Amino acid sequence: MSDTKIVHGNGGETHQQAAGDTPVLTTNHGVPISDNQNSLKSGKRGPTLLEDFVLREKIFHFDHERIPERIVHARGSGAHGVFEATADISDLSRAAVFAKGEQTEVFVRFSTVAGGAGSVDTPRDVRGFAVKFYTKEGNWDLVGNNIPVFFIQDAIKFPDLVHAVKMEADRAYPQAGSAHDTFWDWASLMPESTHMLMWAMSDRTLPRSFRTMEGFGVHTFQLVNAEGKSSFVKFHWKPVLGLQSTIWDEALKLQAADNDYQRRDLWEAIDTGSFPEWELGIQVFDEAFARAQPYDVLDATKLIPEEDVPVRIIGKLTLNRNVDNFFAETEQVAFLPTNIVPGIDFSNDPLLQGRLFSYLDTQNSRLGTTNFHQIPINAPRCPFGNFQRDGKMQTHVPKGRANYEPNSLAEFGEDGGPRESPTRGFATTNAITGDDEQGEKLRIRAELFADHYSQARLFWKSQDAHEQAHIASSFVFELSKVGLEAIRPRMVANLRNVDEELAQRVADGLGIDLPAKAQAAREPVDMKPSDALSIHKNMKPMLKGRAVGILIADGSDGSEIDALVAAIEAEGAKAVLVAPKVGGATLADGSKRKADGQLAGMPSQLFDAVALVLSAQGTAMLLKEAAAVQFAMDAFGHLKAIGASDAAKPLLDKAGVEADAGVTGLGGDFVKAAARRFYDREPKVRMLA
Ligand code: HDE
Repeated sequence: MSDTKIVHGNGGETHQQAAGDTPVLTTNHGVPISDNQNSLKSGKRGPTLLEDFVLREKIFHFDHERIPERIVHARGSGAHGVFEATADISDLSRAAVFAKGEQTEVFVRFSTVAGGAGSVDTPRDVRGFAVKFYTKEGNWDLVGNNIPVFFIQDAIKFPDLVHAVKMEADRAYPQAGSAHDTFWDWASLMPESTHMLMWAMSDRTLPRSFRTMEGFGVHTFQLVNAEGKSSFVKFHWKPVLGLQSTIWDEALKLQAADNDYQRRDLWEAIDTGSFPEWELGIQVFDEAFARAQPYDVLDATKLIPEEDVPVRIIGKLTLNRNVDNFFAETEQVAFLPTNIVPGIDFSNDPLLQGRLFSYLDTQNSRLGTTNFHQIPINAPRCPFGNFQRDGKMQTHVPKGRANYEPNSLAEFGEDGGPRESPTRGFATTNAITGDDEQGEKLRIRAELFADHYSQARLFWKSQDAHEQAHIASSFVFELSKVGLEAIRPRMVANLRNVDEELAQRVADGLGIDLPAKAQAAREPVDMKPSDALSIHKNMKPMLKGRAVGILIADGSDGSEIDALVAAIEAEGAKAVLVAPKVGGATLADGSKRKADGQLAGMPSQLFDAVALVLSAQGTAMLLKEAAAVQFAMDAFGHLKAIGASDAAKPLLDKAGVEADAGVTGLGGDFVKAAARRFYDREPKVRMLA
């Protein structure tokens, strides 16, 4: 063996070396590196030398590659895009971002809440929907969720909520899920969380994709026009693809099939030019309306039914560019509810008020410097400047002596720096909803905050029968996972205030007696059901943006496959060929067709609908392959359309697939069926509470 340096053991050094236009590898201080394979040693078998600054710098930097993950919303996926204002609302707001026709660059980060950064994408959990608008007048961050209400009314309870829902303090499990003792112990003792629990137990927490979920600003905010007149506002994001959620069994199986299901979906949609889109809507109301409602508009556990205040569409968000680097952008992006611009303002919602402190504080601890606003993903796109100076990781190099104000340096020919602008600048608006928004200092909540159940009942009554069954079953599932049994009746006792039938169904599902009703802090009132609160009433039966899995095997008919793929793609959907071998299948005419994935790694839960394009030969082979039987069985169980060639019938039979409107041949009726789910099938495949 030679003593000379070995490059990756093959002696072929050329692919490691800079040649032509390839840039030269350097240290962080720009010194060209001659050898990135071998550390500096004393003798060929001797100790490594401290002198090796190349090695030390490389390992030192590596050791510090991680930063603290977010305490909540650690698992996230981001993308760039554009927001276009489509309506003239100058009578309501002077914000530059809302000027009709204005296009504003945005960065959006979607997230789960409870799990760590490396947790799965599909637990039952709320999704974060945070949007940073790089407006002409500074950054506006609308840091919302995919549910319009929240668990708590006052920021002082947030650490308790988060501690209770995250993995338990001693055993460090479960990861990313609420089905455990500490969460339900806390929740059953916090009746104000009931409305949010109803949403959390619905399929809202199982979105099929970020692209098919709504977003909400949650709190009441204010819009302020050029005359300083303010109106109250709630923000809504409506997905252009309509709402679509998975069902629980499917979500569980998705965790096994693809940890990154939603991150991948977002990336691939953007990558293939199928850009995710949402409309921005506003609900605008005034003080008189606010005072007349049976709920408090400053209470984040309450929503305003869209039937009472319709959502007016004022803009469109399009995500059109994936990040170049996950860490630099998605991880380092820092959202701040305090990022507000002239024309928009806060309200006195006590949850929002607490958030105004928390986010700035957490970014400093997470990103390690008060200069986190200089990181490219966080920096405003408009000019910005003030007299704040220095600090860790300062990247600006301000010139001159003006680092204080007032100064008169300009009078001496020096640069005096920027000045405040009473006309352009942000001015706090004093609009309030009632006299009780000022006065003596109290640790107290307003009266109507004590109504914990009216809107939970409203939500329940607004769901269709399938959705109600999913909610009742989710309560049963989650409470079944609780080890401290007394928590179960305590929670059901609260649910009796929401709806007696719901409580009875959950009690039956748990196999316990109906407990005495919990004492309500304030008697709930009946509100008119709202269709806007149902997923099923807001789905759009269309294939666009969806994925269809096509199972093929040796002997499949090539022209049948081609026709199906063409029909699916014509609808703007993705056709994915699945075969027992990734190299593909030998078709009836002897040609070879490559697959997009291997059957064992591509179960049907990854798709919105499936087709089995099989010959008698292929079917006979797949009858002995559990993954193929499971493919059809799960598609049926997950209420999806199944299109099949006649020869595939024995496989459908073995999978227990029964005839219904969702089980079709391979023609146009399949493409039509694939655009929806068949919830009526569910009682045939599972017992729900
Ligand atoms: Fe957050 N929240 N939150 N939150 N939140 C954070 O900020 C907090 C609340 C939301 O993709 C943290 O940068 C408090 C409501 C999203 O980077 C932290 C309270 C809503 C994201 C924090 C709330 C949200 C966060 C953790 C109660 C929906 C992810 C890391 C007063 C309207 C943003 C970070 C991203 C993140 C605090 C309640 C949405 C600790 C104290 C209500 C989407 O600052």
